[in-house]
Amino acid sequence: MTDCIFCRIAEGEISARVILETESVLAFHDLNPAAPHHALVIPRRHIATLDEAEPDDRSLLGDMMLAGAEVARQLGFAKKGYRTVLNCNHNGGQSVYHIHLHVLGGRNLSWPPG
Ligand code: DGP
Repeated sequence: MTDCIFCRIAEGEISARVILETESVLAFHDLNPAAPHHALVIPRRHIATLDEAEPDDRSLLGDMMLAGAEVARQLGFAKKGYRTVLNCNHNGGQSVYHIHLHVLGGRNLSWPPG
């Protein structure tokens, strides 16, 4: 059994509030939302960090972006606007080492981020 929490969510071993699923990715609500809408999009296949992604992962990374946009449409905040964020490694604020795209919406998001 893997100790990667997002692999375990992808395999259905740990429950999550799933928004959408495709063959390659899964989107679910973040446990600690930083905005009124806060979803995470993960690839089903384990990739620890964006730094470890390879050219062969190009299509999977594209699937994540498109799923993020679909989540925003499904949850109704696409037209008002939202932000997608992919934190990488310690200085990027990554805490779960299975890549995930944050999709944040429902309020004005300041820039630059902290
Ligand atoms: P990051 O700091 O970029 O690695 O973001 C990790 C996010 O994952 C953070 O916003 C909280 C969320 N998270 C951590 N564990 C769980 C979990 O078990 N379930 C869900 N739904 N979200 C989780």
